[in-house]
Amino acid sequence: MKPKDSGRRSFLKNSAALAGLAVGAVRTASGQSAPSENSSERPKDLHAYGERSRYETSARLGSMGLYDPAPEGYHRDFGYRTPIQDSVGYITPASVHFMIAHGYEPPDIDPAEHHLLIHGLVEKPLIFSMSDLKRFPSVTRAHFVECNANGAPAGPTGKYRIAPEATAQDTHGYTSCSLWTGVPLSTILKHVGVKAEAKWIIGEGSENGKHTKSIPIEKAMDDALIAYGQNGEALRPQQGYPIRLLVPGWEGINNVKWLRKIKLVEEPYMGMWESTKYPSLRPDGLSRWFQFQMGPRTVITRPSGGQKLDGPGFYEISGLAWSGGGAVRSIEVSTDNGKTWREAEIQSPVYPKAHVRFGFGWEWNGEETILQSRCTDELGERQPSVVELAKFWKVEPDFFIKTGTIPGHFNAIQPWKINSDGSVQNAISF
Ligand SMILES: Nc1nc2c(c(=O)[nH]1)N[C@H]1C(S)=C(S)[C@@H](COP(=O)(O)O)O[C@H]1N2
Ligand SMILES: [Mo]
Repeated sequence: MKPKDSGRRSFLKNSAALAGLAVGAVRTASGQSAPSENSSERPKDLHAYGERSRYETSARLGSMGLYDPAPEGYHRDFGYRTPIQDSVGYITPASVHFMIAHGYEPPDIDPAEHHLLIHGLVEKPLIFSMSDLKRFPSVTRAHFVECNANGAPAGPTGKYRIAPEATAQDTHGYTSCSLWTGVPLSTILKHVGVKAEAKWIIGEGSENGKHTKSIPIEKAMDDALIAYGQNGEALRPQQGYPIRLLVPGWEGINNVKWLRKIKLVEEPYMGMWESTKYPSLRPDGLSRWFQFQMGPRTVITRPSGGQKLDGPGFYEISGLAWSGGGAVRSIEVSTDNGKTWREAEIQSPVYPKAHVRFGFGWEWNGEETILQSRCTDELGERQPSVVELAKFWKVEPDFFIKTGTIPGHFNAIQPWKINSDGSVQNAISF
């Protein structure tokens, strides 16, 4: 058979398939062969809802375990980390957005049955269905979510924080960035009428553990969202389907998923998580409760721990920067272990409280060195080194590792060591 013929044949075959698809689509649109509405089956047509190439294998790592059982030296416990080392651009695919759910599988919620109750210190308590919520004007905004455990040298995962083999997924996998669509929480709160005595809102999730979080009313009225969309489609079950709170720039714990109730109150509740695992222990033995805003932070995603350079020559150093304090203003990279710093190039839109992609051209001479990055946000706050952070908290740097705790958030600079064979290792020390 002549190559020309086979080409023509496959063209004909493809156009037949396309024609079939078009007919199918028309029939679905007119409702004649639409799948049953409460069917939980996946679409049979491979192209009806896309999957990535089978050559792409990047995935979350982790487990739903709650510290137990915990093998010696383990590090991938309790929650799923995003494969940040494989990221491109500034948006995290919803399929690999990191996931924290305190020991519970995401509940299987039928949006037609789901409701949001707003009550407490309001003029008129109301129950909203999903379609009620979608009648309000929506907004779409890029925002990161970051767990305050992200790369912290604390808890059982902290032991792994200094391991040379730790990857960026291990050290920074508890942050992701999406385009969130939803209704500003302020719109809904104005609709129900906030009483003057209301100072806090208490958000509650639908899973068996009923994750509960206290949030000051000022933030609720500022830029918080009731989000139902993520990157152009419905939230994923892992991210809180069908609705979640999105509290930009603040600790991940505030972003209550599978949201079912908001109560307006005078005083914060001492919810289980906000009063036990999430406060930070100070050197004087007291705990710091209710920390909110995440500090400026960066991570070089390429080259990063566990990757390998193919010999000397040109590389682009690529990474992500973000700050809970607003927009990232500048990003610097050092290729000589912090002796000198130079401005990196910003390679994506700069939205407040969102990831920003940066790049930095680098000629590697084949010698051992250490790469670092840091950023400064619109408040003028600059990401600290471990030593600077320790000074800020008035402790010795080894306090973090010795006590397995930090007096506040951990947003220190991440150094990656390039060995002369091109291998890359975690080089943080305390
Ligand atoms: N209902 C509910 N919401 C929750 C949690 C939870 O366990 N249950 N975990 C919180 C914590 S601690 C974090 S860091 C973020 C993580 O959001 P993500 O899983 O979408 O990345 O969700 C928050 N919202
Ligand atoms: Mo978290």
